[in-house]
Amino acid sequence: MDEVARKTRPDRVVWCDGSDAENARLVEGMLADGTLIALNRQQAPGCTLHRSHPSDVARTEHLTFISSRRAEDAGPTNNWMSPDEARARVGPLFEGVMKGRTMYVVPYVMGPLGSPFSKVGIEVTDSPYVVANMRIMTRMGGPALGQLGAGEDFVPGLHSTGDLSPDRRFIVHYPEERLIWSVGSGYGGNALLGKKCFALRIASTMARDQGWMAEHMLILELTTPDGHAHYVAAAFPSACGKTNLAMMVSPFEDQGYKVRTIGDDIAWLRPGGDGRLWAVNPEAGFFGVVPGTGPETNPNAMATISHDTIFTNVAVSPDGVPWWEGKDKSPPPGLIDWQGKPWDRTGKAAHPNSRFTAPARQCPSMSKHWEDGHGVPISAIIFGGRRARLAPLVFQSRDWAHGVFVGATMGSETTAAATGQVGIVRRDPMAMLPFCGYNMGDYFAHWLRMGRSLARPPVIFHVNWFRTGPDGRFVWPGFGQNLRVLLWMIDRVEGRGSATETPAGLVPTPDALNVDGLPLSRADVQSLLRVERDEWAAEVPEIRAFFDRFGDRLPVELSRSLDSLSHELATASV
Ligand code: GTP
Ligand code: SPV
Ligand code: MN
Repeated sequence: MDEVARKTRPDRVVWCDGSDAENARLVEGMLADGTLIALNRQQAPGCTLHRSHPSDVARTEHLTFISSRRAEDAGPTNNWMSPDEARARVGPLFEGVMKGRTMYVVPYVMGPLGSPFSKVGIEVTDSPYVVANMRIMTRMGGPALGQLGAGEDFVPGLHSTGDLSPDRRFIVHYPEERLIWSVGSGYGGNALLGKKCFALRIASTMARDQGWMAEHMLILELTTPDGHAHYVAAAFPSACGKTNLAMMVSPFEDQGYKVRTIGDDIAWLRPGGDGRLWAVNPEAGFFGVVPGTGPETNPNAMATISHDTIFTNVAVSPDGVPWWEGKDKSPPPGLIDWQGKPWDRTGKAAHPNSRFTAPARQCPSMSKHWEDGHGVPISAIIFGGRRARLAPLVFQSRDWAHGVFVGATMGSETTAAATGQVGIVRRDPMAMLPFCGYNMGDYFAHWLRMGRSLARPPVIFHVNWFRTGPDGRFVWPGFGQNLRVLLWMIDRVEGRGSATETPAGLVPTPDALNVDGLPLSRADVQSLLRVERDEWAAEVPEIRAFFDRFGDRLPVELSRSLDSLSHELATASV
């Protein structure tokens, strides 16, 4: 810390203990200087609003680097910068950067306290907003110092908002030293270093070395009427439905089908002594997408964020009630948009990537097992993305290796969670394209290796809630109704439920999926489950080009799976 302070030259250094009193002081200071805006005491008690710089509203993947000694260890899907270059180009940006500011030392634990799988990090930051967010998202302060005192290793992360200029913004990871540097952004995954930087990019390299997995996955608990609990993990790209699925309200709760939440964004998974894969949620809070969150779509999130929540880049009524597209039908009069200007109703009132930061314990659907130190045993893994066409509502992979192929070839339309064009289909293997800390070819090999080490591996599925009809609207109702798809999966896991072979995998027969009471015609259901041979054939050369980028780092199992898909499409009638 002395070394960092000598370099960054803050006016003061504060060691954070995570206490309520410390948080109250921080919030008071931020309210006084306008970093935070107080919200309505009756309708949003304990809530605040932060408006970030308009050029700092999402993760910036083009400014995110893996700084391994050799370029091939970062692989073709990551930006690489040599450690020497990073030290020369990024290091100077920290010189004197904290002059006139306070340097906060934030020790934190990722994972349930007392869990053998939890890990300690220390983020040094000059942003009190980051401190307040880290306090919600991690177990921060005292407990982390306790673990450090016991001699535990930690992942250091140095963060400064710098001058917020995208020209001087770098998020650099040193996987070999297990170190993070982030400068020039105060936003989300760029700045809350415990989340994507540590719990995914650095942790994925630890996991490769130590025989476990760090994944961009929600974890949910589904209990059936016989009282049996199944745990399901799902990897969807950013802003593709993890939080919503993790917090879904079961439409069949009264029949004994209950859904509870373990985590909404990140899972750390390990093989257990019983041959199953066990998962913990390393986070303590939710940094969730606000737009689209409403009483119909996600009542559990609405309850979670009804108090003691930090809102970033939402709109606000003149009396301090937060508002966003999808909250309710009628925006209140006199609305102020996310940039603090009177809303003229032409653009979005809330930024499409506006976020809430709220403690998990405020969520009514948390499972009583969400902080179990050994985690929960996973019976199904789901991959999925946003595809207007191509991918059917759901299909099952034939075995683990085929499931790895399904994950490795995932495509999804881009969203507002990262800067850049929205709605372009890109390959996003296992929803980890922006988050894998090493060569993705090696990552695929690690997945295959993990499967071989599990006597009872989870069954792997693929879903797509986002198929559109001729009118451009989503065909599937989504949200709570996604339970119907989960129930077919559980049937399959338990050896029931019928399915048809297709080149994609095993698709439910129309009668195997319960669609009773949904406003769907038989033709709708058929279109949701259809695997269109021409569309899949057109996908093959794209997948091949993507795979070719990995050269000899691509596991041979994956190229074989592609060859057999290609062969099947050329011969089978779909
Ligand atoms: P990150 O936090 O960026 O990793 O996102 P996420 O994967 O948790 O996505 P989230 O659940 O926040 O959903 C993103 C957007 O998709 C929101 O606007 C949701 O309303 C919408 N969405 C989520 N689930 C569904 C669904 O089942 N159907 C439809 N049509 N939209 C959905
Ligand atoms: C994501 O983009 O996947 C998020 C939000 O969960 S952020 O923390 O900004 O990465
Ligand atoms: Mn995410």
